[in-house]
Amino acid sequence: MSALGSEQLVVLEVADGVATLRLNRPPMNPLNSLLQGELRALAHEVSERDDIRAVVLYGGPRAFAAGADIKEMAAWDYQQMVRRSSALTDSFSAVAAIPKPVIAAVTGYALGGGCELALCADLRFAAADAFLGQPEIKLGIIPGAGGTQRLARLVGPSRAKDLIFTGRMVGAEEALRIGLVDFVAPPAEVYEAALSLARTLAQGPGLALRAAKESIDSGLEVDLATGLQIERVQFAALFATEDRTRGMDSFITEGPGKATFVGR
Ligand code: CO8
Repeated sequence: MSALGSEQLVVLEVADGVATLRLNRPPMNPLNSLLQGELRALAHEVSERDDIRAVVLYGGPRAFAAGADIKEMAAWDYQQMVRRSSALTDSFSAVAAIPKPVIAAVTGYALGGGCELALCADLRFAAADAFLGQPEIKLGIIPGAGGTQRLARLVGPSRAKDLIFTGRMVGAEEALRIGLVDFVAPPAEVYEAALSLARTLAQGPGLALRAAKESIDSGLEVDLATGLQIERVQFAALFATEDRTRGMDSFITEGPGKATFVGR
């Protein structure tokens, strides 16, 4: 199951301004420590590179990720987990902090840490036959990479408790109904659908997209008045960008939706 030799456990592919971060531990992509370290490093790289303007998280055609590597974790005691737990969650936090649109293309299973990784994306596209869930309770533990926090914020506390207490998996249609995923596609098309939206977003005004993401994500953590302040500052700052000038000039001379943006 582990990748051979120097083969990377997370592969970065870049085309048309879109980076794909593809998990590469088939068939189930269990998220071991090595993979999490690579994911953290690549999340920083895609955050910093100017040629990357949108990101797709992908696990290949068979499975997104069936969670943390249970076989690795089973050997750890309390002290080891205390020492390792911040490194475990840091890689997911690095993904959530990518200041560009991030779409998860979920095939097969997104369970436990796999579901938590998908929750770090801005949008989730799921294959019609995908299953998502937080089955940690069946191992005698709870989600440990953001599941109790990001899932509850996304679908609400009752639905999060249902999924976390029972550990049951939800199919793509139920996931869509409860807001856990945003779009369902035939299995063979889900990656291309995510890529297609990512390519469109990669043509957008990068600084405005970044400001929108930061305003929404930071605003959700604070009271409304503070959130509105965050938005106000981000909004005003965009008047220093070339893309704002291009957007408004283009509207006046050519009509709506015709501007080309340069990311400055
Ligand atoms: N860890 C290690 N190995 C795994 C995992 C996993 N999470 N999931 C599957 N595998 C392995 C299987 O052991 C099997 O290996 P082998 O071929 O060597 O026997 C191989 O992948 C294929 O799996 P199955 O034969 O079981 O395939 P099925 O199609 O029958 O079932 C399932 C697929 C439903 C995905 C099933 O494998 C399963 O239930 N997996 C475990 C799901 C789970 O409990 N996930 C939660 C893990 S705990 C967690 O994620 C906590 C996160 C805490 C933070 C950590 C940060 C990342």
